[in-house]
Amino acid sequence: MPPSSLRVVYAFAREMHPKTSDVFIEYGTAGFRTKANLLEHVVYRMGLLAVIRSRVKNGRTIGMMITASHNLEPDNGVKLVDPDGEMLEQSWEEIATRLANVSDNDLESTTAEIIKQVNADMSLKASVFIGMDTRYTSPRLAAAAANGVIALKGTPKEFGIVTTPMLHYCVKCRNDNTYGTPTEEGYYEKIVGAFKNIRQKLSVWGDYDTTLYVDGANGVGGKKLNIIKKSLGGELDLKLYNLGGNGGKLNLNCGADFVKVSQKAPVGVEHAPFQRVASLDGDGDRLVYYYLNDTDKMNLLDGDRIATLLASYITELVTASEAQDIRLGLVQTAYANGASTAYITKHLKVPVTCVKTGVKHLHHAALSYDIGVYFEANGHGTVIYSDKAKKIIRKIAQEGEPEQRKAAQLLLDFVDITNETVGDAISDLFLVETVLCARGLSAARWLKAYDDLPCRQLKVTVKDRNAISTTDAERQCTAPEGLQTRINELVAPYKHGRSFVRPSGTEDVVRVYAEADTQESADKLAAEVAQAVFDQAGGVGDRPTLPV
Ligand code: G16
Repeated sequence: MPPSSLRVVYAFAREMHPKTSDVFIEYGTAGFRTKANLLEHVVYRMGLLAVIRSRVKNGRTIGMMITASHNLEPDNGVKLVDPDGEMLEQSWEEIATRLANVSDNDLESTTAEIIKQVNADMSLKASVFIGMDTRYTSPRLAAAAANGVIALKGTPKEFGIVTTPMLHYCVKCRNDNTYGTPTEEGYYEKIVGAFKNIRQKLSVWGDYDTTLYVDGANGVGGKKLNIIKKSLGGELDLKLYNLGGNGGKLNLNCGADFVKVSQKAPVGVEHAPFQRVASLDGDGDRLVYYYLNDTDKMNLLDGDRIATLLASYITELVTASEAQDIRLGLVQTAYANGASTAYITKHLKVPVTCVKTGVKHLHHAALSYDIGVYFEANGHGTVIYSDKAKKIIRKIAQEGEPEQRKAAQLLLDFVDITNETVGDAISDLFLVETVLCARGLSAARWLKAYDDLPCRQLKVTVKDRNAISTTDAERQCTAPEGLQTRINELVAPYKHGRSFVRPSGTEDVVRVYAEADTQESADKLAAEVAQAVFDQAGGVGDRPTLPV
């Protein structure tokens, strides 16, 4: 593409998607995320970048997802998906940030510089898949994304409203047709098909109940489960709540993030004692479970619980299949409950790696295992299987002794239920239901595996959250000076006390996490650390208060 054809990049920007804000925006934990009205030019420019990325990848398809996932309705966001369905390569995040922030006048020259820097062959074809969540601002942003793709003569394909993981899945399938068919229907066929397959091999027994209540967070995940529900027959009876009607607002007092952080049941769900409920987030990439007991006490089964459940079942199948030389490992973040890490290492005897927040970091670390189970405590995660592991399992499924074959075949179905590209609430839900069914477990019995340490998360608003720097997988704070020393002093008196702080990459806040031996202590420690952040990192608004 000759440089003169980059004029159209400027023309589209000036006429249709001008930069209207000077607020600096950064590619964060999961792409760009802010108030929707500040994003149109950013999304248009990411359309340009997706085309350049596709050409650098020899014309392989790149994904663009318009979503702000767990954030409330006024926010929106955009993230790029690499050809294997994984998050954008981290070295490109700085390029994305640069392109998003230049003035309209500098857009043409910056685009040319980036093309040169990454050595993109602009004569190649380029393909970009675009998906969006249910926010009312998403269609306009998806149109800006498509214009960005068109401006650099790429081919956009719009998927309309899909979950984030569906878009990741379709990108992967488009670039690797052995993985599946790159359509929403193809996704259902593979993932739901494998679930139905495995359920026919397992008898429903013990305390397992085929009824599952679901909190759809008033987002896209619940809507898609409503489609899937009809094809499930008697295998699983889904009772769906918070599907977006009746005035329910996206992620507001409902959904996985609300349930995990507030440790409260969502609004909009009819509860029955001990009935397990699956709670999704707004774009269907996170999942937590919970149940209320007969005194309405909340019992949370979060990402740590899902990880341990899946890892122990996979270990059981690998052992039963007598597969040799398959190394399984688990990846967590600093938010993982201390009790879960102890259970995984001491009881399951599975190695654990701790990395920074953000599925991109977890996914990367999980690749170092033959089977990598990665989950954030907030319910974002999946399982990835190396080609080597899949090959070994397939061979046993064909050639092993009857008992080995049976275990290996179950494992192959389990692999097919898994969306290996990224954390996926729908795929994870079917994985969890498979294990609960195979083991005859109720939610209450699932919870008995270990006792969580009580914990609390808080948010503190500061002038500039990037004044906080961290190291050691975000467990230690290196700036502002003195804050870590203060946190250490605050933690010291608490039995099983642990606390850390980090700037959020999706919201304009500093996150505070604390755990201790009692809920009262965890709440108090979190509040004390929040006060220290407020005082030492330039807090704004109301000073956090201690619990009374
Ligand atoms: C995104 C990321 C997650 C991360 C979460 C919160 O989730 O994909 O990996 O845990 O943001 O990140 P932070 O604490 O930096 O705000 P989602 O579901 O919002 O896309």
